Amino acid sequence: MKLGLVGLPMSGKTTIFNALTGQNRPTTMGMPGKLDVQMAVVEVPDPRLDALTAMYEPKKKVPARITYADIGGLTKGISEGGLSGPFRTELSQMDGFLIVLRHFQNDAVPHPEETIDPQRDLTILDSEFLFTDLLTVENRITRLNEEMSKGKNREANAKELALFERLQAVLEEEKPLRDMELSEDEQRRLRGYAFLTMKPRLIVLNTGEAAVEAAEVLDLGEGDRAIAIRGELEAEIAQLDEDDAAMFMQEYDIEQPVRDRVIRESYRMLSVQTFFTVGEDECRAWPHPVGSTAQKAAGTIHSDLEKGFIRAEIIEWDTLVELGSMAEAKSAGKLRLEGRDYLVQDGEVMHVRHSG
Ligand SMILES: Nc1nc2c(ncn2[C@@H]2O[C@H](COP(=O)(O)OP(=O)(O)OP(=O)(O)O)[C@@H](O)[C@H]2O)c(=O)[nH]1
Ligand SMILES: [Mg+2]
Repeated sequence: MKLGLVGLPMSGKTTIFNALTGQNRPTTMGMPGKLDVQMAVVEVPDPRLDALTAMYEPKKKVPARITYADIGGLTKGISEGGLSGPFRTELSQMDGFLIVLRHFQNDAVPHPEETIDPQRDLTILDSEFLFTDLLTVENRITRLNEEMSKGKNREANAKELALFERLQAVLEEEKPLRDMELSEDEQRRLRGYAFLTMKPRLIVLNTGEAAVEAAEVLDLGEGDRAIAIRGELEAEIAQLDEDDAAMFMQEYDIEQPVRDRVIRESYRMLSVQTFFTVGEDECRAWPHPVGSTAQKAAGTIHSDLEKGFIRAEIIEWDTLVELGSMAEAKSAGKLRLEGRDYLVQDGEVMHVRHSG
């Protein structure tokens, strides 16, 4: 899981990256138009994994991890004539984006558009992504038309051309590709293009000192989610030890560290949930797509487990903790045997029986 923080210059990307990852990167270091990427891996805190670990006392505890990338350099107009290769490559590798919008007042920090207007900034960023995708689509259409005029692969090309013309129509209406209804086959065929507006996103409003809700400030589209973060304050808190942080949070009426909020929203954005594996050697959290079958989920552990899948032993994490051991769970009839098509639920502990 890899998520990119993007936004206009000086919107607080690095500040929020620091708040989220506990890093202490210098701020205001970006150069508009110049790609700058810094990554950090965040361990996902999970009280359920903590409880299972306390019970098993394994040699190793392996939490889930998310990589956050602070991607500096995006500016208004950057995609005119095509986003440069490295930029496009970097952005296309992300599973989704955190769109950072400036709402904070700070006279010492100039705004590239002069006034504070997060809605306008969102439109600017959306346009850059839309335009980048539109160029990709148009290039492909040109190529397909060329091939067709030469009489090559007529049928396959005509089908693809129809699909790309649908994409073009959506983008020309300034709508993101993620809003399109696409069949699984179409999605598969488009995957390689890594369209930017097809990726999910979370809007992050950097409110500075003000404690306001994102929805009070932004007019959001259907399906858009936004959270408000007091960037500078949260970045300071992330540098404190646990006791001081708790004191600060109480003083500023902050219920949850920003890391926890953003991680929860990240999972939601990516439609990811967690199952656990347990044992004396290792207790581990496994993020996987919501709606995975037991066999698919087994594949997140190892492809051999997917191939040789026989059955999965399944139990809810809290039932296991309550009963104290797998043996107890089994004799209480709480350990279920499920087949390959069983849909794994969030918070289940799974043991895969497999051949080979
Ligand atoms: N008052 C106030 N200032 C902030 C806040 N967040 C960021 N700033 C300031 O805004 C400036 C830009 O913040 P950065 O985090 O560097 O923003 P950025 O988007 O990473 O900037 P570039 O990488 O240069 O594009 C810095 O001087 C920050 O101190 C905030 O919540 N309140
Ligand atoms: Mg920065």
